[in-house]
Amino acid sequence: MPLRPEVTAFVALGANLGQAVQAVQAALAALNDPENGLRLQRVSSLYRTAPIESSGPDYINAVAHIATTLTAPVLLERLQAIEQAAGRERPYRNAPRTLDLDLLLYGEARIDSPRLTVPHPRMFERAFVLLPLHEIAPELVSADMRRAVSAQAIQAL
Ligand code: A4P
Ligand code: MG
Repeated sequence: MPLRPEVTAFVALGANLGQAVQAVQAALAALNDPENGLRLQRVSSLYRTAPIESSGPDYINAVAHIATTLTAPVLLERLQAIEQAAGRERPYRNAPRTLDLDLLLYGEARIDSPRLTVPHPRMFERAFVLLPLHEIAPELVSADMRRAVSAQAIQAL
């Protein structure tokens, strides 16, 4: 089978239950799996952030830049498998979680299917996504975008 070209993708990581820092670090390790089409290129700092439309303790958030030969739907499946391995349960939407992995951007793709929306529809409303993304890909986040989320509490670890 011919190899697919690599696509640049960005993944948001979040955790606010249990050992959140370790959960994020383990997920970052799982995102570097070159034999299975995932190469970790760059990782932001880890940030401590107040819950937005969610409850429980502060979150640990970060954003990773990956290069992948996986299609977007297969990449989503892989992200969900990594969440499951971290013990993710889904009692209700925006419930506190051991690990959440959201696909922010997949190349230039615009995807609107029942299971996958890319760019992630809420990424531009959230400091916990925009500030780590700005740290590793400043060209993607304008000063206006950062101003729009400047009231949200976020602090690099
Ligand atoms: N889905 C659609 N598009 C995508 C995408 N681009 N990436 C679907 C990932 N998944 C996508 O997700 C529900 C369904 O969304 C999936 O089955 C997938 O098919 P989920 O992870 O099961 O549920 P969720 O996490 O409750 O929803 P979602 O949409 O990830 O929530 P949000 O809006 O991302 O918010 N506050 C702080 N400080 N830090 C956080 O990390 N996270 C949330 C979650 C809320 N507040 C937070 C944080
Ligand atoms: Mg999610």
